[in-house]
Amino acid sequence: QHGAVVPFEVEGYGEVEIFTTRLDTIHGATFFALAPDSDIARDIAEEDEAVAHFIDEEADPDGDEPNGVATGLTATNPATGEEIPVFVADFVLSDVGTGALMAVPAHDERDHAFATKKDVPIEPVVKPEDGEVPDVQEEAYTEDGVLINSGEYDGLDSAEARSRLEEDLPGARHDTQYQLRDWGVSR
Ligand code: WMP
Repeated sequence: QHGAVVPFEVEGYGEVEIFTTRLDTIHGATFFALAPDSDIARDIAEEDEAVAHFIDEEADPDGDEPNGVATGLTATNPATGEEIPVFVADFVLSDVGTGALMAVPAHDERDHAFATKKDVPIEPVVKPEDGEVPDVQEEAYTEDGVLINSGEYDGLDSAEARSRLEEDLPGARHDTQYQLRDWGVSR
């Protein structure tokens, strides 16, 4: 599948790349999540008992509902400049993409379930071409559409926004088949 890789600045760890197939939704990325068995999660666990406990005792990638723990760290959303909370979460897999993701609760079902549970904001940034803004507090809207609440990208359709954002966002690149890279903990 086609996708994009975009670096997010993570407090204490420098640039951490995420893989996404919905770069058009980046303005709605309200949290950042790391796989429990990622290098960074393990590094945080060395100093954070709650994170260590989650990784060792609670993380269940096969569970039917997403679980996670707040790290107290923030990441900078490169599209909005906002600081968003960083979680270690068991719906993030270390052998998919980069082992880290930008979570967009308004438009991804797993992210929506997790955000609802952890009380993280759910912000719509895509609406149906010929319809109203969907009520994403109840349910994620996962179709392509027209951008809203996305600054200069408002009004673009999802496909156009994806290619524009790939060009505009610093360090972003198209990535047809993302090969897992063992990224170290870059302090
Ligand atoms: C996905 C495809 C089409 C329409 C809607 C979707 C939503 O599920 C969606 C997915 C993402 C909406 C918004 C986003 C923001 O980034 B996502 O791209 O979450 C990333 C997703 C990739 C590829 O999903 P796909 O194979 O279903 O197209 O999966 C999420 N992801 C990235 N790294 C991951 C990961 N999920 C688990 N573990 C990882 N390491």
